[in-house]
Amino acid sequence: MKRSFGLLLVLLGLLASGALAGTANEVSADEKSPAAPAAGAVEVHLSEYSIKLPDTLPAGPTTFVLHNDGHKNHIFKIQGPGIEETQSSILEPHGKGELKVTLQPGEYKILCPVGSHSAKGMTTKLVVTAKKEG
Ligand SMILES: [Cu+2]
Repeated sequence: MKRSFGLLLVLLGLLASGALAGTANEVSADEKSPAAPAAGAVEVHLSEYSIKLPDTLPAGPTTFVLHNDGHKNHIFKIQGPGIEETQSSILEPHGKGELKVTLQPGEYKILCPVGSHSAKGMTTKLVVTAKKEG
């Protein structure tokens, strides 16, 4: 009995260290500007039943900063050039989240895959324009 309990603790420890390692990797990917806000941060507001974000964005690495302003769980999902199907974790009411993607020029579909939210209005389009140099 004691032995299996010890094993469980070891497993939990492994899970915890794995999660920490994942976080560390994500942070080091942003090493260019550790103190500044993430490059291409875009504020997104989700509620019943709408998704608010800019209609157009420049191509490049983008961090969607997600805010659930509603009373239900929502998820931010994006599909388009170079992105098969990427979605955030579940955003609880008044919760926040983040989704990092690299946008390419073209048109993206954004929606909330929870229940029938997208049919009720939680769907929108995003046009990504080529990044201007200089
Ligand atoms: Cu939703």
